Amino acid sequence: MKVVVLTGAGISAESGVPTFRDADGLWEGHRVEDVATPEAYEASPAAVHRFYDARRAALDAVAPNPAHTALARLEAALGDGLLLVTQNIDDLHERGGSTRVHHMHGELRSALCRGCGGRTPWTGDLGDFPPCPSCGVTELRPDVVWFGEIPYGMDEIQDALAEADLFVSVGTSGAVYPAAGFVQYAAGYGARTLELNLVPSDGSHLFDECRHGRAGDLVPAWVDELLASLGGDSRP
Ligand code: BV8
Repeated sequence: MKVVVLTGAGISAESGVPTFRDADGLWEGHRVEDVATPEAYEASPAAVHRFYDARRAALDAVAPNPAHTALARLEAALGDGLLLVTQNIDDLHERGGSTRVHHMHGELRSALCRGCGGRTPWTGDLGDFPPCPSCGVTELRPDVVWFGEIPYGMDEIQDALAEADLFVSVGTSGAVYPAAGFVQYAAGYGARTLELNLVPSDGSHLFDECRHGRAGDLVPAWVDELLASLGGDSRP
């Protein structure tokens, strides 16, 4: 059984991580283009660092929820039959027990050097422009994919979508591409598609099945159901 799961901000909402578009969402008070574009960084690195340093520091106060831990159980059962792709830059999937998480939009707890291109695990602030541990230049930026930039690992993701028996989208509004196009891509190669989201997303009409509710309820129930249907032979 080959499964691709795509997650968005909605899976971390019950952990206390603000989503983007919901009321009091991340974009409240911040115009996307003012904080999540290369142009914004050129214009004011300090302002952009303030935005991401605050989100990085806030990770200390949140913890994974049952939706994260259920996907870790699924990984344990399916092995590399599962590709877990997330748009989220938090580390709650890993702290929930998932060991192979594809952060297509980057990670808060990582720094990217504009000098040498190196990516370094990073937990503190970047707003004080510390030197890059590898090349020493003070050109470290948040290791996140900004609008207009190419997401990480698109080839591996597209290969997995083309081979998937099942594509499942969890907690995403389907407003940002190329992630919002995965359902059609996978369906085009014959995958069955399922949406698990609080409310219908912009792409609900594209899915074979939609279940609406909280990820903390829907995801554990779906994982139990899938593993029960696979009986013992869950590994590919
Ligand atoms: C690119 C990192 C070329 C930074 C992010 C085609 C058409 C139109 C536009 C484009 C297009 N192709 C490209 C574009 C431009 C752009 C784009 O999509 N613009 C949009 C605004 C129209 N895309 C890009 O620029 C991308 N780059 O295209 O490069 C390319 C492409 C392919 C191959 C080669 C080259 C780069 C986009 C990445 C930008 N970086 N994040 C940061 O985080 O600060 S995007 C960021 O916003 C997130 O990562 C995520 O992707 C998106 C937010 O969406 P969600 O995660 O879904 O969050 P949201 O709040 O919207 O929704 C939450 C959902 O959860 C809601 O539905 C809610 O109801 C639900 N929910 C809430 N609580 C719960 C819940 N569900 C369940 N349980 C709950 N408890």
